[in-house]
Amino acid sequence: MPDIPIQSVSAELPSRRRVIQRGLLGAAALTVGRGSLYAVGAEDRAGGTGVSAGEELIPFLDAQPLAPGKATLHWDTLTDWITPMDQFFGVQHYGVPKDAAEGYKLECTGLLDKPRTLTLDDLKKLPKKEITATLECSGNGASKTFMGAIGNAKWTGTPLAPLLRECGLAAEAIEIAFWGSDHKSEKIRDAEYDQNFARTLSIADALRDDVILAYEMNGEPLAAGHGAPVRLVVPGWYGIAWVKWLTRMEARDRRLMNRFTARDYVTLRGKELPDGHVSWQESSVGPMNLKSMVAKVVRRKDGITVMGAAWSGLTPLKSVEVKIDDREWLASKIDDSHSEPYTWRFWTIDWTDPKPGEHTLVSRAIDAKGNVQPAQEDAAIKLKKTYWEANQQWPRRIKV
Ligand SMILES: Nc1nc2c(c(=O)[nH]1)N[C@H]1C(S)=C(S)[C@@H](COP(=O)(O)O)O[C@H]1N2
Ligand SMILES: [Mo]
Repeated sequence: MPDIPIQSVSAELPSRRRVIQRGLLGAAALTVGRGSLYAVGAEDRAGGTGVSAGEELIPFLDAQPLAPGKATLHWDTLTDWITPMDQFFGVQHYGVPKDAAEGYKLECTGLLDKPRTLTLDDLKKLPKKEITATLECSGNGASKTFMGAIGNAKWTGTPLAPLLRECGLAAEAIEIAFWGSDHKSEKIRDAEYDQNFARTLSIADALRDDVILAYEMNGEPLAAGHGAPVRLVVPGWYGIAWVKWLTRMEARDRRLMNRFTARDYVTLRGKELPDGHVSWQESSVGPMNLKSMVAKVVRRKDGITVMGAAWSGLTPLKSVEVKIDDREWLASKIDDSHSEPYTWRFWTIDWTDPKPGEHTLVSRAIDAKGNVQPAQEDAAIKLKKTYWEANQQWPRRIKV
């Protein structure tokens, strides 16, 4: 995997990056990971130990090192469908802006018949909408040590579409640019220019019913790090689209080509054409790919249960299968106590005849259109040449 983009994500993850730069990915990191995973458990984490009385967590041989003091999902004790806040990752490229909530205003501008500026109170007076949606960074899973950048939360705000319509979108508008108040100087060709973070959605994507301007996360006002006072929530899309510290929405008649829409967060893939040629194509990171992970393995009185999560962007998830060593794929049982469209689903399989020794466990998600989460050696992954949007199957090793 190329290693450049870890750096762009790692505004969040300095200690993780240091680990990578020092090349400590072998035995040392493993020991650290396992020690901290199971020792801190109950006392230190809202997520708890991940097991009930009478059960035992079977540690992974490839346990993930956790960056101390950094919020990241603890897969190996995964219990909560709504991610505990202290495990909810954060990514910001230009840092967390100071006082973003002070005198807050959201400007609706560009190709609109009736441009408007709204305060937070104005937004709160508009119709309220709540949606639970899973937020995944498109860098999640792109390197062997970066897989905790996903979380599930309930978001509350006002739907974007009615507000845009009320502002009178001009017929020639093709996209909306969403600007954050965070900014930094970026080198563009030969010179430096001050740039605010910005991302765009086509008009059709922006007018989806479930896109909201959110001011609450899990019933609390948004935290500064998660975009207070207002962020965009784009269920089914990778995190880069969920613009934090949103201060300006601009209807445009031409494509915005900035760092986050055109230069970075771009995926290069080869597409095999019928005549055998491979067409190499770059596209901007968009909806989330079909994906699943084995999260934890628990020993019970009567056998072993393997538990994990799966998610699928805009297409509903249909099933999750699990493979133990070289056996056939087994259908898992998907937990149906939570089944909202843009959220991850938890799944389990019971493993009744585990033989003592080392084993490899891997899961694959299948969506309603019949797409199957690809294996590392499949063309879909082999022909993906860049870091973002990694959704390859992720084998995990255990010893029972
Ligand atoms: N304004 C702004 N919004 C942003 C970003 C940013 O750097 N600035 N990072 C994006 C990325 S890459 C991700 S993965 C999500 C992370 O959201 P979180 O920090 O609330 O988890 O925010 C997105 N929104
Ligand atoms: Mo991200």
